[in-house]
Amino acid sequence: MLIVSPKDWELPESAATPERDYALQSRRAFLKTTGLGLAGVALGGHGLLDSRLLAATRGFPPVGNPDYRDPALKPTPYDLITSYNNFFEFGTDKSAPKLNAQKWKTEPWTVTISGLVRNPLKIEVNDLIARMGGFEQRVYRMRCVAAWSMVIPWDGFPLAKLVALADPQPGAKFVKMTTANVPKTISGQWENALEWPYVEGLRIDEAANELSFIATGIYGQPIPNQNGAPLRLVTPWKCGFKGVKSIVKFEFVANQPRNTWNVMSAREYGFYANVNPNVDHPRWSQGSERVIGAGGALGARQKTLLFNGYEKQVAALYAGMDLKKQY
Ligand SMILES: Nc1nc2c(c(=O)[nH]1)N[C@H]1C(S)=C(S)[C@@H](COP(=O)(O)O)O[C@H]1N2
Ligand SMILES: [Mo]
Repeated sequence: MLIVSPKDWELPESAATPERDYALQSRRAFLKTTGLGLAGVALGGHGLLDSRLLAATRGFPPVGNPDYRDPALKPTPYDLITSYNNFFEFGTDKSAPKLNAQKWKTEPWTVTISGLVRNPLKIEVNDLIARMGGFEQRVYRMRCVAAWSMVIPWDGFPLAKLVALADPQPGAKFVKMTTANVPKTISGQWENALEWPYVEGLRIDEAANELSFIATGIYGQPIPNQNGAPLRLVTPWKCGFKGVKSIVKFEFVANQPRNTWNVMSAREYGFYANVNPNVDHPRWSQGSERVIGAGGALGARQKTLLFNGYEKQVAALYAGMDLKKQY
């Protein structure tokens, strides 16, 4: 079975009880923006979705797993997370996605699950979130291949749940994820920066790893367009470019799919893209990173950790592999 049930870092029920008025108020706003009102009613029987929504609207509740409670993990301010972006469909400057993606309509949004699965599906994103049991919040490190990093409190659901829903056939070995075709009027002069649509992929065992996450929110707010609305991949032990944004298709396939940055420059960007301070990028060191929002405009330098600090959770996935060759 591929199901990995999230345990330790599910929000404690107690996170939803204090400041009741504020919580109820922001929940109403949240239900309105996400269209989850009906789903909340449908799942109200066991109260799970309800309490997670309450908690998720209240900013930054405590995270149960000691791994995600590291006092050294200081969440990056919301404004930086949502204004310093890579989303090349909207321009190559860090500030461009926020400016250029505002008018893009990301609701309603249909997600397709297809390929070598027993349960192919075309589903509205809000129905999908409801099928996944609602939200949980996780604080993850995020590290771009270009040696900058942030700490981001994501809301969303484990990708393992989507894999379980799809019910892959034995021949399926990889999940390929595709970004929506961004309308040309929006992408404008940036059309040729990369090959579109942006695609990424994971081995199925990577996708089912407990850490792999589909984010639908940041700091308890619906994820903004520039960060990949309405749903994007988060694999915190890998470089940021694996985190494909605004996904319209999850396709289960037999062979390793193309991934956009690897297509751009195979010797610089691999398929695995695991964060690894011991394997430098051909043009720069991967031994350290700039922490965005810490210590001045460029960010304080800190050492980069193997698998971005998630060795315990993911090292077994790569046992016996030469990480210098399979970068
Ligand atoms: N569709 C799409 N997804 C993308 C990218 C992109 O250009 N297009 N950039 C990637 C890169 S290089 C990084 S570092 C992260 C940045 O995510 P953030 O802007 O939410 O921090 O998104 C990744 N996902
Ligand atoms: Mo990146």
